Amino acid sequence: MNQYCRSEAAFEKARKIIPGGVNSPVRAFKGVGGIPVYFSKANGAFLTDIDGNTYIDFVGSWGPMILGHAFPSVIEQIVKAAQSGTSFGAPTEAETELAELIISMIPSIEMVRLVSSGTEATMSAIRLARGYTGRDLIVKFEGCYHGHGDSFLIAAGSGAATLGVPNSPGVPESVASCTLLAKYNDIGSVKSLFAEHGNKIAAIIVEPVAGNMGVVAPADGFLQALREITIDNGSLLIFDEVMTGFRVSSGGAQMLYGIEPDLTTLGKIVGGGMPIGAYGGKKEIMSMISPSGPVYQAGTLSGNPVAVAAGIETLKTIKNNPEIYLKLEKNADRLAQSIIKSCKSLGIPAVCNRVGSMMTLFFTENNQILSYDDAKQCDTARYARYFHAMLKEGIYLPPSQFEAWFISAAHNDTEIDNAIDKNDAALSILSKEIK
Ligand code: KE4
Repeated sequence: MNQYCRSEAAFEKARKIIPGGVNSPVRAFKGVGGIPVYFSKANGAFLTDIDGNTYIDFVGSWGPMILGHAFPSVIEQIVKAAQSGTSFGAPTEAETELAELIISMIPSIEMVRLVSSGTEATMSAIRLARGYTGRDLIVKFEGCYHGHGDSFLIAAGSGAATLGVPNSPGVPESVASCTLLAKYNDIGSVKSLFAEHGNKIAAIIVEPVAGNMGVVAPADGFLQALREITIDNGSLLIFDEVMTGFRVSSGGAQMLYGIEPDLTTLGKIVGGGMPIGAYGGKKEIMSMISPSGPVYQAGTLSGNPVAVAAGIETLKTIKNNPEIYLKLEKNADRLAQSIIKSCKSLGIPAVCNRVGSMMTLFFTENNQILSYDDAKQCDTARYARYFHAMLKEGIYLPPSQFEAWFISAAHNDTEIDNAIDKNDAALSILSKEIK
């Protein structure tokens, strides 16, 4: 019996009744081939699959698990909240407590609305920007992913890039035509769009650190230039911090780079692994949201008490233990440096982009990856072989070249040492292929 036989059987069963056998495309291993691994439990830095194999996890549920899996006090708060009922469909004080925490940690947010996913947050934020400005056009960047809202599935990143179908069927031309595409880290491409459409552009939405083309940091001055061009044209600047919020610093990318957007979208960490998204910004703009204003947005499970309990405990833990970011920085830096050193010593052309505890190893002849065009040239077949070599060594990486690795506060020296050793083993397999 091979070491994944129960996952193979589970996948065979699932794909008969769930599209592609998964509830989110990137999980299907299309980007790396093979059968997705089914997990039964997770704890700290570790995942255990249904065949009993244990892995050091660098996906972290795609970002939420910054404290590590099954963090004791988060679990405790989830259980406690659930014992008082799972959903009331009515306001609770805990929602106000989470809103206060978000506002205290994200510099630009004066008012915030909770929703149930990052996609809901970004869809709502652009509707609000359109309602507030009275304009229809949105600017997004090729390779950036903002969830699966119709307006965003135009040259999207993440799973859309992985699947090679960036423009999804089912998105009406009338909707797609309201989305303008610019190139990340190319301010000239933004200026050209504003020169032609400036007074019709409601907002720019941007990942302040791109994570869905693989990790690509903003070039010096890029975010500031976006801030200036939106102010000059009466458009809003939306920072999609679903991934970077509370990840790259306790105040997200906007605190790290010192830029104040008009609106911010959040997800992942804000829910501590439970389904929460959020969008917020200046009171003057957020007050346009129903029922205080005319821009409609609603959700049965928005502000769900069990999810909110997880979010509160996660953010409180982060806020009260700022040294977490020092540990994340030290471990992520050591891992990234060691991986690149090994690649160089084995003659494997690669680049590792890292911002805080999110990083991506790109297999590329380029000596830097600064844009989606750069990322698209990567050797995705070599990444796939590396992925499976690491998987066999007990290291679980994102099953796509166009995703971010995440290090958690539960990854200690031992786990980083282990990952470095296993990386050397995996790369030496690749280096034999090259000769
Ligand atoms: P969700 O709807 O998946 O909660 O959030 C959408 C979203 C919005 N904005 C950014 C910057 C994001 O990264 C995401 C979702 N990220 C992907 C991983 N790259 C989620 C994983 C998946 O699609 O299964």
